[in-house]
Amino acid sequence: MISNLEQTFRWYGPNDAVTLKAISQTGATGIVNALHHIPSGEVWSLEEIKKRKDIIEAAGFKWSVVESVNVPDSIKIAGPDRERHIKNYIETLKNLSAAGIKIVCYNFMPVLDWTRSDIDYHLPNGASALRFHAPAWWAFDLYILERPGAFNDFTPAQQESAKKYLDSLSKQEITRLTNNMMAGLPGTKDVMTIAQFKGFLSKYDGVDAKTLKANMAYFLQAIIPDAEKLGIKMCVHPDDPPFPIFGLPRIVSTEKDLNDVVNAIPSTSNGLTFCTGSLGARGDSDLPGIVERLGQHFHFLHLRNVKREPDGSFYEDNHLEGSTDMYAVMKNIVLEQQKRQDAGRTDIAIPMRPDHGHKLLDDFNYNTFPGYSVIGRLKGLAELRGLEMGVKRSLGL
Ligand code: DNO
Repeated sequence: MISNLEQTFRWYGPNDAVTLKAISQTGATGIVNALHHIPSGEVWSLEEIKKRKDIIEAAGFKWSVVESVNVPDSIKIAGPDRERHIKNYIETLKNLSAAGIKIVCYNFMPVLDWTRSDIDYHLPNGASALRFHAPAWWAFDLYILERPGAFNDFTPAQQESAKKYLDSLSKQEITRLTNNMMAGLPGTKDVMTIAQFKGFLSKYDGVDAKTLKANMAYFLQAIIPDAEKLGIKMCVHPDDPPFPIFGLPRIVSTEKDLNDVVNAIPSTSNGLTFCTGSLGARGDSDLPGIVERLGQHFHFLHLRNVKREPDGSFYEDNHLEGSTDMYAVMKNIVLEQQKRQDAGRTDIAIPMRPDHGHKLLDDFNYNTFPGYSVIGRLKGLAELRGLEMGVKRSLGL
């Protein structure tokens, strides 16, 4: 017998329209949470952590994973505040560990977290999905943001299709696209202005992928020894989308990148969040193969599916449909669990969450964060747990 993956659900905290009570009906036992009200770079005090932990536990859940303790730009660009922010980061890890929370997700995307052009893309059955529409991204970059140098990044055909797309938009649609692209950190409703965004972009002048990788290695070398002592497992989330946008480098997008992360400082505390949705937006990612080759480093699983389109666009599909073979992924995750069990590891019940879901049925009546509807995610979780059970039974495990 191999234990089940730990079924978790992201909750954005007391302001989330999805309540813990609602989540308790999904079958999830673990909560994925962060203190979104504390600005990136500041210390999460033990008191604030405990306050949140009490709320989660009073509703009958475990706070399984922190997603995320964000890494401030000063660390990514090696700015003057880097050392102070690294110290603060370690302090936060100490406090999380003291509260018994040991899995910490983060990402290393410059300026933006995940980005979508459309947060209400209607599928033929009336469900609403998230979408990254490549012509919308090109049009935004070239004609709305008017980023210097943007024309060098796109082919003449892409530029033409961007212009056509832009001309098809009403004023209101241009505002909507701008707000979607400029959305701030998850768990906040902040939207950057174009001027603010340009200010952030200019901080990255001269920071190319090589420099960003070096800055990430510096960060990991500084925090992982403490994380190890504290029993904390860090797990970086891949870039979403997994390619450079707005002239910003992206360095956690491919299997090679994942290898570079774990090799920067080999340690159980230096691990990965395996996100099939993010990595799956690239046609050249071999997701089942990544599980086979790098699964030992996974501390957290985000399982969702995207449907890729020929021009680089993608939209979020049902969890078991889309371009990723979720059966093959799940099978290799189960085999990874078996390897861990055989090796005497105790982290067999890897926390898994359905990640984004469609808006379905009554979801339209709630003002939830994009991708974080309750019924859509419940459907995803239900499908995934069924798939897991089927795979395990069929393998006699
Ligand atoms: C999107 C999420 C990401 C993720 C962060 C991790 O829904 O998967 O926002 O939380 O990138 O740091």
